[in-house]
Amino acid sequence: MAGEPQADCLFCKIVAKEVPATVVRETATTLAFRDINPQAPTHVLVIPKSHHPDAGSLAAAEPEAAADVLREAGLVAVDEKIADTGYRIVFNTGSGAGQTVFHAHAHVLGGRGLNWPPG
Ligand code: IU
Repeated sequence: MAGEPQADCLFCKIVAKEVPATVVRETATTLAFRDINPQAPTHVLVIPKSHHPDAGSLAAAEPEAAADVLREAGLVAVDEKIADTGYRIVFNTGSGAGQTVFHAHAHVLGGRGLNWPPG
């Protein structure tokens, strides 16, 4: 069923605390933790606790949880003191766009200059 934990999903295991992560924020519906392979001085992932394969399917199935993820991404930026200098929220969607973990997640990136267009 949509939203249910998936046994083979790394991020579901992080939500279940079966796999460790450096958690920086947690709410009833979301978890934010540091990316293990940071691409910027601040690189935090914000995920819904429910399982959806990507941001679009999350927003379609649980729009309130999608809004929670966005709100938490903004609060991560405030906590990390990158809100004033500028930061990026990225949802890689599909393997062609670089998605490697198929549990919806927002990358929050900042602390350095960010080029546009992205690679
Ligand atoms: P992507 O948008 O699906 O490519 O992002 C997945 C991210 O998950 C990527 O930046 C990885 O470094 C990160 N990650 C992690 O933080 N912890 C892990 O155990 C694994 C991947 I596997």
